[in-house]
Amino acid sequence: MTSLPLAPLPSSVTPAKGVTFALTHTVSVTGDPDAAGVLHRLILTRTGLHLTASPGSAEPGRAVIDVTVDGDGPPESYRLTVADNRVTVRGADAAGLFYGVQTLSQLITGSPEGWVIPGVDIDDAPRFAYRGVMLDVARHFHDVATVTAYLERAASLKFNVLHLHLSDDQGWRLALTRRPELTARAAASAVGGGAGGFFTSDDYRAIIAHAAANHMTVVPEFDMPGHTHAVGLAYPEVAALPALDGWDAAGGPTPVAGETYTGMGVGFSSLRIGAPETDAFVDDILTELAELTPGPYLHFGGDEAHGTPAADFAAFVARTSRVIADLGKTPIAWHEAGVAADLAPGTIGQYWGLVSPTDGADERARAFVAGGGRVILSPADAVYLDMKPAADSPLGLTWANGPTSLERAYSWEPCEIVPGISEDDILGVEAPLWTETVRDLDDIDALAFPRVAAAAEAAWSVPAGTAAGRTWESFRKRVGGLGPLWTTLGIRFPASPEVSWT
Ligand code: TNX
Repeated sequence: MTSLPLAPLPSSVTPAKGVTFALTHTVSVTGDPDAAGVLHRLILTRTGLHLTASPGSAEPGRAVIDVTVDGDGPPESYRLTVADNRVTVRGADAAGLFYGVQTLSQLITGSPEGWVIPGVDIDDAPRFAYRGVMLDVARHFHDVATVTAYLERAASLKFNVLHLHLSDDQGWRLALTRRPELTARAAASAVGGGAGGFFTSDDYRAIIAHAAANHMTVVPEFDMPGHTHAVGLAYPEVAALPALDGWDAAGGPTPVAGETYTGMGVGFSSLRIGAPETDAFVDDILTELAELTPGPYLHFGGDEAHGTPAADFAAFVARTSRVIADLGKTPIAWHEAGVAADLAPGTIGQYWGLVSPTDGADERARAFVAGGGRVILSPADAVYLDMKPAADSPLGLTWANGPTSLERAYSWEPCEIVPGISEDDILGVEAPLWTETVRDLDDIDALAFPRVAAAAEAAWSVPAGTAAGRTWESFRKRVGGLGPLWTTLGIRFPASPEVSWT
C-alpha cells in the first residue's frame, strides 16, 4: 500500500521508481481553464510559485501540467500520471478532473532540490455517489465566509455534498419572503445566548454558487416537527407548548413558549400537527426552499421529536415527504421518520445511530429501503465530528460513546452498519458537525480535523479486505504527510497523537 500522503486513498496507485517532476515557476499549466485555475491557486498557496498559464499548448521542451476532461470512466473519476517532464490529469467529467487536481496538490513535496512531485500513476473513482459533510448553523450561526471555508476544506477531501442544518430550537437561519417573521423574530440568538444571525436569500445563493464551483451540492434542512422552538417565536399558532414531562432541570434553562431558547436540551418542541395553519406553514417554507435550491434534495429533519405524539409524528412525516416530492425534490429525513409506512416513495433515510445499532435504529433505516429509497450513513460514534476527540478536549460532546478517537472515526465499514441492506441500498456517507460548542472556524477545524479525512475515506475509498483496500495503519501514515498542505491552506488542525505528522 502506498505511503504517499494521499487521503482519501485512491483506487490504484503505482509509483514510477526513480521518476520525479520538478515543480518550478517555468512549468506551464495547459487544458481546462477552470481546473487550471484551481491548480494554479493550490500551487501558489502550497509553494508560492506562480505558474504560467498556457491556454493552448506549451512551448516544446517545457515541463507541462495538462488538465483535461476526456469523458472516459465512471462519474467523478480521474487518472493522474506524473512523468519527469509532464504531468497529466484526465477527468471523466469536470468533477473528476477537480478531484485529480486535489490529489495532485497532495503529492507536492518540498525537497533540498526544491518543490517536486514523485513519479506515479493513479487511477481513481469514488465508492459512493453521496459524500457529505453537515454543518449546524442553528445552534451557533456560522456566516458565509465560515461556511465557504469549510466547504473548500471538504471539497479538497473529495466530499460532494454540503448539508446545512438551517433551523433548530435556538434559531431560524434562512430568510424567507413567504414567512418573514422567522428571521425577524427567531434568528437573533444562539446556544449560550450568543448573537445569532441568518442568511439572506442572496447569502444562500452565494453559498450554493461557491459550493458548485467546488463540485458540491447543497442539501438544506429545516428540522421538523421537533427542534422547532424558534418557530413559535415567529408563528405561535403553529407551535405546540413545550413538552416538559421528564425535563431535566439540571440540563440548563427550561424552555418557555415565546421566549428564545439558549440551552442545549432536545426533544421538547413540536409543531401543532394537523392544524391547517401548520400545513400552510410547512407548504410555504418548503415551496420557497425548493425555489431557492437547485440541488435535488430537501431534508426535513424528523429527529428526536419526543414532544410529538407518535401517531401525529407518522402522519406529519408522511405528509411532509409528499409535499417535497410534489415540489419535484427528493426528500431526506433522519432515520426516526422510518416509522411511517406511507412516506413518499424514494425518500432517503439518514442513519445517525451507533456503529452497532440500538433502539431499533437499524429497523427505521431499513424502512426507507423498503419504500424504494436509500440510506445515508452517519454513525454517531464514528463520524459525529462534534464528539470530543479526546477526554481533555475543551470542545465537543460525548453522548455517542465519546470521546471518539481518529482510529474509531476511521475503523468502520458502511456495509456492516445496518444488517439486511446491501451496498446498492447505501447512497453514501455523511459526517455531521453539530455546533452546540462550536463558535467559529477555529473551533470547526479543531473538531473536524483530522477525523473528517477518515469519513472521506469511508465514503470514497475501496473497502478494507482487498489488496487495494483501505487500512488504518496506512491511513494514519498518509494523513501524517498532509500536515504541511493543511497548514498552508490555513487549517488549524490539532496534531492528533494517533498520527505521526511530518
Ligand atoms: C443529536 S443527530 C441530534 C442533534 C444534536 C446532536 C449532538 C440528530 C439527528 N440530532 O440535535 O445536536 O445529537 O451531537
